[in-house]
Amino acid sequence: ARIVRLADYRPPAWRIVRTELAFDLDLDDTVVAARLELTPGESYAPGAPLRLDGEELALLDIAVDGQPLPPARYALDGESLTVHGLVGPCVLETRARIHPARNTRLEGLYASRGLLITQCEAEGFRRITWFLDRPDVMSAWRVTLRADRARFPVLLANGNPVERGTLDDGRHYAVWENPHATPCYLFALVAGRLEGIHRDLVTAEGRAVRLAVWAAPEDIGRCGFALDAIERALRWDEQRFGRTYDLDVFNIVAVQDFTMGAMENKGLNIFNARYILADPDTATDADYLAVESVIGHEYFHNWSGNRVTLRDWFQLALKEGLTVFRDQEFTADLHSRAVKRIEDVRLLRGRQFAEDAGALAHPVRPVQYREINNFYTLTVYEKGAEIVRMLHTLLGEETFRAGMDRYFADNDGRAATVEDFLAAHAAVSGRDLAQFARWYAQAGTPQLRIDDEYDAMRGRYTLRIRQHTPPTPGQPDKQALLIPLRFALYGPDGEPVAAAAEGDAVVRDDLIELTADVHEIHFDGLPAKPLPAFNQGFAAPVRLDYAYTPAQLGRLARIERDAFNRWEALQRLATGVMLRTFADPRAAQAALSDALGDLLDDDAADPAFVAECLALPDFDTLADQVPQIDVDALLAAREELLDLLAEDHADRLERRYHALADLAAGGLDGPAMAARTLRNACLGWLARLDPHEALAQRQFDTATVMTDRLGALRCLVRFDAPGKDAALAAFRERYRHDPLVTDKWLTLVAARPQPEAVEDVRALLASDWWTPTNPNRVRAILGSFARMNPVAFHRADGAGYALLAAQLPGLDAINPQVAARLLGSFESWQRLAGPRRALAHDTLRGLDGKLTSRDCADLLARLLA
Ligand code: HT7
Ligand code: ZN
Repeated sequence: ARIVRLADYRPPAWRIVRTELAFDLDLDDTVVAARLELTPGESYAPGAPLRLDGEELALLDIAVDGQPLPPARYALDGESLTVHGLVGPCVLETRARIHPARNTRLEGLYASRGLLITQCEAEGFRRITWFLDRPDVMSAWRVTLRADRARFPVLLANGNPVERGTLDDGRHYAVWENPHATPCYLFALVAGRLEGIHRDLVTAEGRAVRLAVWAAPEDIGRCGFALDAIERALRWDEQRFGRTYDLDVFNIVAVQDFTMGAMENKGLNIFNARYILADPDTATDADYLAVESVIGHEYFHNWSGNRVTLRDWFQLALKEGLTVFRDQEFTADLHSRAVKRIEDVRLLRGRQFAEDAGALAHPVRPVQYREINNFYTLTVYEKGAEIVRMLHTLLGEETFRAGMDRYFADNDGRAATVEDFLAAHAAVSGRDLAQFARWYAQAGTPQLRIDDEYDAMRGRYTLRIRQHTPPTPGQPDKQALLIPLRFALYGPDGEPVAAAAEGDAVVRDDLIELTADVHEIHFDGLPAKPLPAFNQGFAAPVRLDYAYTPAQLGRLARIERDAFNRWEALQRLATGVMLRTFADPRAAQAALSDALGDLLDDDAADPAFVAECLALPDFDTLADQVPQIDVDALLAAREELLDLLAEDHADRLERRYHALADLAAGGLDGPAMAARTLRNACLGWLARLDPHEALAQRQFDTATVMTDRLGALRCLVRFDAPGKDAALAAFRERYRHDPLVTDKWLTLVAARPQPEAVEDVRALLASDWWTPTNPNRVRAILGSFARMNPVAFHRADGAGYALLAAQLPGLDAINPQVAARLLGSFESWQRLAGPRRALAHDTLRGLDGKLTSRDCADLLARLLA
């Protein structure tokens, strides 16, 4: 099997400075004419053959400089077209036939509900025509689309529309020009029966731009929020990063069959419909926020990814980590910064830390791959964003912004590397970022162990901080990282104490820069031992081990100035109680219960923040804290604690639930959303206490928005309420014609935390609801089962593992990327305790030889290595 290595990177031998494509579009048979203007590249050697990538293409014609090419001058195989005897600049023309309707991989040109759609990142363009399918080959583009006017009234491609007209036989055409140097992974076209809504605005630079959202006619009424969100994203990028839009139109399209969330094609973003369509009857508040965030993410790529693109796929985090950081900041600036940070850290710790600790661990910038699709991971995206956040922390907002300006200016129109990014920040800050760069190279989550000591005689407080990064596959030994550790010391009065720090680390205000394996830092002149708070805002993506007592955590939950850390104190307290790590478990539980009680009584606190505090660590987060995952013990400990706390606070929960009703009845404004979040959190707790199921039933029956309807239904299903089946059926019938809402129903069924969910999922797989060609449907049933239902997936008899494994060969043949993501659910199998480890291992071994795609074969080999 091929292995692509970072160390083997060579600049291209040829460049394609201009590309003209003409498509005769049809669902079954599409003909693609390509005209490539080639010039010698940096590693051009006269006489050397030109090798273009191309897969599943039938060659119709080939010509060079207008002359048909004789067969002796070229060779075709399943992966490439090699042309011999080219000298200097020339024009290569090809015509190919492809079959979109047969394309279930959803890479290249494919059909979805009568639409023709493309998805080219990472290596899908080679399934459209022969090309140098690598991100450092950038071209200007002119694209002509021809199709039947009735079946494909809308014809969209990258860039600006320049011409359109009618043809014979009921056909029409449209021509699009993209003048920006753009790699082929950002190529896109969409053709079909779509409706659009648009808004005209003028950018900060004075350019008139038309923003438009396109969707199937039955969905267009749910696109207004998305259109507003594009405008918010555009304005935010102008203000926060000084980035303006650079074309006359910005189109986004909603499609139902899409492998990932969305794609940032130049001027023509294509979205999974779930990240565009939203109205109160079908979308939860969380869905609305996800729509805004994904729209922001794809829009921000126009600079971080498109204007400045990647030299090679190893640099993926250069665009993805940076763009996730940018979208996180967008949401934080528009909504609650603390709540956003909490949600992001929840994802990071629950999922990315597990990836970093499992069989699939890899650096944010990997050094080799067999299949690049397998590196669109939480590590590249989320840890990649954390690295950018640390840089922001180290440099401060102003210098970071100057570094970003420098990066964009120096690399505009170029294919850049992580080194280019760091060089821009090093240049403006005057800092040497060589050690910081290790974050990109070293896999695994660093562990900080902090001990302290107080010398009352001298009034000296000492911190000893050790860092250690555990071994990961292929990286047994780790080097010390530059870690920015935010901290505060609190005095007996609950106020931060200002004491000068001395020691062997750089300490600037509230920031310690850790660079060595061990540091010792002193603070003098303290009349009493302070209460330390570490890693405020989760400034560094590390595990932190400091022996807090329950009382200290309870106190931090009240006095810490940093909201994230107040939440974090409660998470630590709850984790310690569940994992029984405190010497006095009863005192710990009491401390947790008291702190939660105070929060519930605090009507002045942001209800969304209170709701986050009520959401105690989930199974994934707990599993991440232990060397061996004892599934039953973790699940039982969690349930036991939640039941006890619900009893402690039944009255408070009920009071808040009712008191928030009026506010929660509002629209999409922040306070109303926050009120609904807390109300539904309260309902989740109350539903544990038998008589309160009636409350969930009443909320379900009277709900006017999806947030409340789904929140109530979740409680009924979760606690097996008597009305569960009727409510599920009513929900299913009400939305049976809406695929996205049907997915919500299926998710509830597949994630029901009962061992019998295995049988329920099996029944779904045998029903008409199962559409294995639709990635959303596969995720709703199997993804929810494997990732959100530890009770059933890890069922003691191995039936959960077997159920998933049985589906993988078939799914792999349909859509390898979707199958590979499901296979990734086994990433932590080596840490499973008891017989589950062997059961999971046997299940994986049983798949050997049955998964034929490069995506799944690569992942399986890494899981079993
Ligand atoms: N840059 C995109 C990542 C992507 C993708 C999207 C849709 C289908 C297949 C895909 N492969 C890679 C999306 C993003 O991160 O913005
Ligand atoms: Zn992205």
